[in-house]
Amino acid sequence: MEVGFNRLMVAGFHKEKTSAARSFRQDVINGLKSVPKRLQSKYFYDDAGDRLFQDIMAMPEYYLTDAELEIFRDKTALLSQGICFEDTAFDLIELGAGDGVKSRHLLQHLSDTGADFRYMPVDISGNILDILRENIEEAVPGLEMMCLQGEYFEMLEQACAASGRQKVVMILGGNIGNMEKKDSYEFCLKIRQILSPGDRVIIGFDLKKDPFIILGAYNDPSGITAAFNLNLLTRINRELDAGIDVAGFQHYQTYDPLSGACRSFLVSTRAQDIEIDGETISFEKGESIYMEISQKFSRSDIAILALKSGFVPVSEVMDSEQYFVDVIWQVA
Ligand code: AVI
Repeated sequence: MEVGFNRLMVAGFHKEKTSAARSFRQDVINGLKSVPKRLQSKYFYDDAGDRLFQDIMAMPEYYLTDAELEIFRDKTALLSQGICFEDTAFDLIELGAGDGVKSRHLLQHLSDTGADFRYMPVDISGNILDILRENIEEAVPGLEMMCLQGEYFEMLEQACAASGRQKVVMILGGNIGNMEKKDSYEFCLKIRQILSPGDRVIIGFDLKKDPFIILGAYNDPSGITAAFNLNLLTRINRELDAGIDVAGFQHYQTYDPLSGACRSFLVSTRAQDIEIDGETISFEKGESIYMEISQKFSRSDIAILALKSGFVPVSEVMDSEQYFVDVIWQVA
């Protein structure tokens, strides 16, 4: 690993830690004072949230992980063909890398076939990056790797500044679905603007399908998804010295097959006031906090998104059930 890469990682880590605490407070208070009330799902991922998300991925109802894992495990050569620049060296930057369980298969394949590449995983969670580093070092010994903790775009810009090579940006897991539709377009556009012509992206999209299957993945009877949502209230209590009665809220999930929007809410089970860092926020009985969108896409939604944001589709790989697709696009 290059020395400059290590320095960049340490600088990014400390800066992120202090500004992250300020942004968290601001976003929570602004979100709960807005109409309708909302919280941002990017804040789900503290230590307990990371663990609960691991539990979600292991649930039988949560098909997304297995579907994309099948693509990365069984169709690795197809993915690799779509991203290799003949003999040119490249950097593989993964936004929201998580524990690396899926990407490991691609990294192994690229390494086994002699591709000249480095791996730069980006994640908001330092805990998960520690797990990822261990997983990848074990699976692909000797791989040049630079872990970046922080917000996607800040880290992507840092990664690109440190790169000087052709780039492939991966966004897996259906993470793009955690943005409102207009934001996912702006997200793709921004990535295209940071990248250079010829660079590529691999993006995982959860496809529209039987609404019962989709709703079931977010409305599990074991209550893990509910605990995942409620954990953000616990985090607010701990980090912002708030006094929210977590038991006074209940998880509620919806899926609209027309728009493809799968949304989660926390509903106040009674009229109540909550105190957060000197601010009082009042809830009526039955009032909800909008927590997360998990947008589902048709194949034409995806094609339009590529076109509108300035990418040319190169290839796509689906799982055997056709639940999930990883697309490869090139900067036009
Ligand atoms: C991380 N993301 C893609 C998950 C999803 O499916 O939207 C987060 C999640 N929320 C509830 N279950 C899983």
